[in-house]
Order: sequence, then C-alpha cells, then structure tokens
Amino acid sequence: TDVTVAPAVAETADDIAEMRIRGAATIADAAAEALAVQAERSEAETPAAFREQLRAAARTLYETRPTAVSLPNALRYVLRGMEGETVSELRGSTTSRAAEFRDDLEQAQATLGEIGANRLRDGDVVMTHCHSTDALSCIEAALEDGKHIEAIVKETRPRKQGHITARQLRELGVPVTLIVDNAARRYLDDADHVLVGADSIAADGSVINKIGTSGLAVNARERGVPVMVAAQTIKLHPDTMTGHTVAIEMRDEHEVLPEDERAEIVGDGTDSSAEPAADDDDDGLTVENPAFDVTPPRHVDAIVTERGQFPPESIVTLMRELFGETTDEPWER
Ligand code: RUB
Repeated sequence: TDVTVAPAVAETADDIAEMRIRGAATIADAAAEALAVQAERSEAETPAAFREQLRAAARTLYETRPTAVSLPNALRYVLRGMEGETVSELRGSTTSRAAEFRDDLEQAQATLGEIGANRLRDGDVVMTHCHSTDALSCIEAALEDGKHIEAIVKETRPRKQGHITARQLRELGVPVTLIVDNAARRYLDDADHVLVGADSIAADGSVINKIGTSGLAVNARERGVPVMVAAQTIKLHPDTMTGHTVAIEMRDEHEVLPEDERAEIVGDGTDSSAEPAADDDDDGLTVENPAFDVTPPRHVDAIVTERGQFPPESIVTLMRELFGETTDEPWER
C-alpha cells in the first residue's frame, strides 16, 4: 500500500540511519517523538487511514538500523496505546502514549543511574567504550553522591563516539584520559571498572553493544576488572526469549577506509603492472565494518537496569515478567 509518511518522520529516519541521531536510548526517544509528530500532522479522514499511516511511519523508522532493540520496543509501546473510535481520539491517545514513553525513558535512566552509582566508590577509575547515556547516568549519579570519579575513555573507531563521552564527562568535571582502542589492555591496570551501555540484551544475558565491547570484556576478565553494563529494560530483546539472534548491523566500508585511502592501498586502477583483477569491480581488497558485537554473559559481572542490578544469567526472569510470551509486531498487523 502507498501511504504517505510525514516528511518529519522520513527526516528522523534518515537522521537515525546516518547516525546524526544515535545511541539506543536516544534513537528510541526520537522514534517515539516521530510517531507523535505523525499523529499530530496526520490528515487522515478515517480511523483506518490514520492507523495505516501510523503503522507506515513505524515501519519507516524500524527499517533504519537493525541492532538496537530499543527502537522496535519504542514503536511497539506507542502503537499499542493507539486507541479510539475517531481520528481525534486516535490522535490524542497516540500522542499521549508517546509522551508517556519519553517520560518513562528519562525516569528509567535516572533511576538506573542511582542504582549503578552504588557500584562506584569514591576515587574509582572507570573505563568506557563508545558513548552510552545509560552508562553516563551512573557516573553522573556517583558524582551527585559526592564521589570523585575519573575516566579512561576509549576513542571507539571508526566513528569516535569516545569523543562525545569525553566531552560530556569533562562537562561534568570528570578528569578524562583519552586512549586509542588498542591501548585498552594496557590501561586496564589503572581501571576499577569497565562501564558500557547496550543496544540489546539477549535472554541468555549476552550483551550486544558497540564493536570492541566483547574484546574489552575478555581483557577486563583477564585483568580482574569487573564489567558493568548499564541498560534500561527497553534494551531487553523480547525475540531472543524464543531463540532468535540479534542482527548485527554492517555499516558502510567508507567509515573505515575513505576512497582516497583505498587508492593508496590498491592503486587507482591505472597501474598496468598490477595483477589483473577477476572483474572490473574487484580489486581484491575487502573492508568490513560491523557496528556491534556480542559479549557472552560469562564476561559480564552485572547488568544494571532501572529495576535493579542482575547477574546476566538471571536477566531472563525480568524479561518474562516484562514481556510475557507475546512478541507480535503491531506495525505488521
Ligand atoms: C551506540 C552504542 C551504545 C549503546 C547504548 O552505538 O553502542 O553503547 O547504544 O547507548 P552507535 P545508550 O553509536 O552506533 O549508535 O545508553 O545511550 O542507549
């Protein structure tokens, strides 16, 4: 069916796909906001047309990036609250449900921060990877408790989200040491915690987060540094309860190797002495750019949520409580 999605929704979808809006919680917030905008601006004349537009908007948002489950969880939550007999009732229920979702998200992050802060002692040094608003909430709450915290911030190639983390920690007054990803093992000797966020948590307690998290966790285990994952329950992946795996996003190779740098490796195709390629497009160099990886539960010490902190192996109990057994997608109905 050909349903028009509000331009503002298409714009949000593009911002998510291009990572101008990024990070699992921020993506969820933006998606809920976009559904509210769609509801407000809808010119649908019948309840059926309104519902179809909202579902189309949700699909557009859903198709942007595959790994952070907070996105489908947000869409599902808002669409489940779309109720009413008239377009005006549907509009009202959808916008208030989206507002409720966004308030809950903010509240959950604050509560999670207070719980996570209990794990941080005065004077502790925390090593971070990528940029996680849930992880930063723990540090912020520890600072509010009057604790002195320092941070070792991994740069996080290729997109350097570590720079965002470093900037926000400096704004909070936290002394920051910025390192390249490859220096992590060396600097673990100076760290009391590894603190990361999550894009998805699977039912077995596996943590799906920025590429490099799993290697960091293995090194931390070897060094005896506890690994703490800060993840609101919106990061829990319902489909994994029935054995589905989480899709790992593969991003554009140019994030890793720009065209001009590629030419430095394989030439620009004009060098006649080079080995003849199998076909015109194949220069024999493959660049892969997975955005996320999976850290097995045995390398994670605690998952901190707004509902308390859990050893990864017991997260499934919380998932059953929150999701029950239903995993149908309202935008596919
Ligand atoms: C972001 C990332 C973050 C999680 C958690 O990856 O891996 O650690 O999304 O973030 P990307 P938050 O930059 O590719 O989106 O705690 O803010 O939800």
